[in-house]
Amino acid sequence: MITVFGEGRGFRVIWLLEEMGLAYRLRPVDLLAGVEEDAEFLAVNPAGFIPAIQDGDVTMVESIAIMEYLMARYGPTPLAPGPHDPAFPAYQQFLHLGEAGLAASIYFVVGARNFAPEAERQNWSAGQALEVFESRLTLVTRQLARSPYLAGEMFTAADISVTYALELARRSGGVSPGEAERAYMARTSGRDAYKRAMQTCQATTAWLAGAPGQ
Ligand SMILES: N[C@@H](CCC(=O)N[C@@H](CS)C(=O)NCC(=O)O)C(=O)O
Repeated sequence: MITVFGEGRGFRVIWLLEEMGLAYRLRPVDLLAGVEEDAEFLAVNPAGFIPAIQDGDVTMVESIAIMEYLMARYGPTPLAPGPHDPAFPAYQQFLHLGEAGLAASIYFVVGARNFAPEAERQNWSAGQALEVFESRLTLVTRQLARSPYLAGEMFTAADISVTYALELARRSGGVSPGEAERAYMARTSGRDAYKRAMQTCQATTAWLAGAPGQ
């Protein structure tokens, strides 16, 4: 049984597990309450961030690396086109752009906007992070003008990666996605596996619904 520690970007992992039909359990981690007292979680990830997974003897962090591990270990799966598939380069690029370009930058905008002291909400670094997010987003927009999904005609794990980043930006980053991105998010979040993942991830469901403190 695979254990996923924490929602946040752990939603990507749970969505992938649902797409692949693998058994798992979610072990909640409450970042807002603080993890200092959560000895079980800190034993898994002493750095204290989520998500982490345990799968038998395997312990891992980093949501994109975890998805790659799960698809390699329990695949093959059409969620991960192979290296000789024409979809592979775009798949690889957007799988990583979803975190390294999009979520990682908007995360600090979200922090500044929602948690920083009033005087620091518009600080220079938050502005730079927003500019980075917006510039990387142009690559998503261009790709969506060419194909319904980021790797082409088929839904892949790259769409899980990027959809999470777009939801973070829309819900908590003050970003208004354009028409193409909104239609894309409706397409990806319309999937049954996404809906099942959302039923598991109660904190994510509440956050998307706009509950205070999420
Ligand atoms: N690149 C990492 C980012 C992990 C991350 O920053 N997670 C956030 C929540 S989604 C977190 O735990 N923040 C608290 C912290 O970094 O201490 C991933 O994709 O898993």
